[in-house]
Amino acid sequence: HERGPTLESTHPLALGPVTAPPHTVDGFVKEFLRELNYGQGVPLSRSSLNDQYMALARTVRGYLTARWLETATRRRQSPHKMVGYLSAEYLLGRQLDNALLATDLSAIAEEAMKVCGLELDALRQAEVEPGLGNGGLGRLAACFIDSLATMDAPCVGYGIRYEYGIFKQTFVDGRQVEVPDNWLSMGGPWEIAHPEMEVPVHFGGHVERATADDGRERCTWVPDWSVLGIRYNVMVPGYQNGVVNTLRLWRAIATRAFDLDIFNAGDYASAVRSQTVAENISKVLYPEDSTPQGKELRLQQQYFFVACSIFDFLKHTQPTDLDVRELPERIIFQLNDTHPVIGIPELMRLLIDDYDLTFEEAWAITKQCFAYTCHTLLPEALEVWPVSLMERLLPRHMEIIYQINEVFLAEVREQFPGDELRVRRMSIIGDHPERSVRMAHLATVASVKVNGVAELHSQLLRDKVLADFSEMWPEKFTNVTNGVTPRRFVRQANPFLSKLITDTIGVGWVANLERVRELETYAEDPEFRAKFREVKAANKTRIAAVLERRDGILLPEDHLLDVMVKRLHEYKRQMLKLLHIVTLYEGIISGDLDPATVTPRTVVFGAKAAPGYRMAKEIIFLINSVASVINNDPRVQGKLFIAFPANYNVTLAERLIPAADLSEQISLAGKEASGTGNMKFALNGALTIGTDDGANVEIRKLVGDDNFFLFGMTEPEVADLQARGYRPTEYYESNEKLRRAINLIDSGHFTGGNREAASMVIGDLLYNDRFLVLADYQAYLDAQAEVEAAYADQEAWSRSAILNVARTGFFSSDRSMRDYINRIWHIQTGF
Ligand code: B1N
Repeated sequence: HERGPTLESTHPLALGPVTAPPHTVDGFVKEFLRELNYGQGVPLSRSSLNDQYMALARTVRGYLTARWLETATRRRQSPHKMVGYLSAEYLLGRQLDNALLATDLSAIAEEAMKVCGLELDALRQAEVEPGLGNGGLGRLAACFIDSLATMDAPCVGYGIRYEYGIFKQTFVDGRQVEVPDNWLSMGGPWEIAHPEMEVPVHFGGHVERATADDGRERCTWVPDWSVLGIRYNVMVPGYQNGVVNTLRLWRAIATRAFDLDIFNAGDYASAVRSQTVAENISKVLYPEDSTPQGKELRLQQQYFFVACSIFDFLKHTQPTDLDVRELPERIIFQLNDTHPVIGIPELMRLLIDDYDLTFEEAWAITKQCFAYTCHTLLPEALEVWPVSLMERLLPRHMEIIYQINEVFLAEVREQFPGDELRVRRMSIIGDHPERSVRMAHLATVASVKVNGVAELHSQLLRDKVLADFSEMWPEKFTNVTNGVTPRRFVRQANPFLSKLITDTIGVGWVANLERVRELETYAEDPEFRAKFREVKAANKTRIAAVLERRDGILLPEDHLLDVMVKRLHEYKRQMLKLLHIVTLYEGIISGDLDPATVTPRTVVFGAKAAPGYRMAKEIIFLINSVASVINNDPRVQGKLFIAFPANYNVTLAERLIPAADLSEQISLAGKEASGTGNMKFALNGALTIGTDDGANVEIRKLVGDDNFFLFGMTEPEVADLQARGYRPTEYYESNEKLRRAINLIDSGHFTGGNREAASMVIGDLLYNDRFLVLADYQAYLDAQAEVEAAYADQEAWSRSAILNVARTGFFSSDRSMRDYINRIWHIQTGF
């Protein structure tokens, strides 16, 4: 499976990479028809929509390929330190538009399709988005690799080519039903498979030791089963800079040798079965966001992709005469949460067992090759793997982890003599409820830097979650606030706003988002504000058309558009939003609230629940129940409307966010590590109603208090209340509006008279309420009243919205990447 010898040819065409097809309508048409005829094997006259889409995607990929080969050649010619971004998730979203924008082919493609009698927009819609991630963490990885390509930074993104991505959500009688996401069924035009470049990955078995002639002990891992990793390359184009980086995704297949053994033993059926065992590894993305499941297959996935990636880097990306002692000058592996942390003992294993270094030598090198990003604060989200499972699946790695722990705990004892409690707290091995490996501890011990994803989050990591570690190594801890790519989430998603910005300040903002600050002065310009409102109105018209076509939802016109889109999780508090809606509704139908004084409002929810998360699924059902009653009650017609389109994904986000007036970021303070949707809304001119949590804190600081609706307890107040003992019923009993809203839900009003249907949610709010929904209810109502008052003055609202756009350039993922490059990775760009 090795690469062949370098081919020598003097023919001019063989000397350099091919050149891209010409950037002309004719050139594009020619390529397109060639792809259609020779690639899909159909004439235009008999082609299906999918044929046309495939041919178009391949055409655009052709333009990228020339740049990709060129980038790779250039990087090989002058090897520098690179980043290996290790992430179990990449929530890419549709590729076509992004590739057209990056290559500046949008107008040409539009025209070329017309020449062929086709509509580019219809072809765009034929693309199934690759949903290889759950939510923020996976989308962040996608934004980061976009930015790195745009900055011409040497990076390979490594991940898993899941055959099934995040499930497709449907609603049946208001309840979530998951449908498998067979995203490759119509063909994957963006990937290039390399079935010949297989990487063996081993599992199970035992470790044998022998003393060599030099007197040192050598270990041999004798695994009992293996799979092969097959490389799939996806091109990651930089924005109009001629750079194309690589996202390398691994697919698991059965080893051919392994099959033969069983075939020879005559057991054909079990040979074929063993094939499926192997192929299961990259079969499906685990759909849990924030609370991972400790399933064996998940650990297999993690080890599989990390082992493939490290092997690939050492054997294929580096020269054959690589001196592993120089590794820290050649690579930094960024760990996207703990999912790839098993890569640490894997690199140790390779250095010791294959490259024949001592443990100490290997440890000195390994400690310089990793950096760790933590994305959570929820204790239940910190990954641990039972020692028993590790010993069975990865026995050699478990030994190495014990050895790392021994060296590490000796250091702890030296620095904090006599503090055995601290030693227990910090150990990589935990004892309760069973002996297990604490992946966050392993990551922290082995990394050059540990970062949180927003200021507040990083501070809480230092002060709470990893306090012992930050005391021991204060300089190891740092913050890099998340960001989002302005290409996808402003330039592509919001063409109307983009045009307004470009017409006003020029096009430079797309690759240098801080430039949007030049819009600040225009916030005072009534003419600009009017244009800005036209943009918002046009985006509302567009989302109305999308939701009608996609979901049969008829959005009312001219409402305040209030949007809460994110994974369904109790800490994010969709229930707080729902209580606000029910309070408005109850006020109107009871006659307490004069409908004439209510700002007409449409609330849009988008949220998937992890399939095994029962409470989240009950909340989805309750939102749908409330929506169907409110939307059909003539007493609130024209005042209140709820839309809950199923299957919120990147494609829908791109349509919805630009239309929003109000962005709901209402997690309990201290729970949302950062949030990235919050940034996308602000950049598209929505005002935020939010708690002092995650990156909300930084958004508010930048846009100013007058342009942000802050409410709710702060993190210290939350900690304090919980320490004193929180009793949700006290809030229920003392707040009449709250009581009425809860009673109305509890009465069965929204569930066809069935009181049982809401009992799990209501019971939890009243008697548990881990995330203090009731405690923040009144503050939230008050803040929503402020929203209504502010929205009544459209000029002032537009001014605030424009300032939100102008002052949030900081949240470009280009800036995040610059921070990682300068403060963590220390790599060169643009060489
Ligand atoms: O990562 C995002 C943050 O903006 C969000 O605040 C944070 O909740 C999110 C296990 C996760 N943290 N942890 C996960 C996802 C999948 C999984 O299996 C955990 N996702 C986040 C980007 O920093």
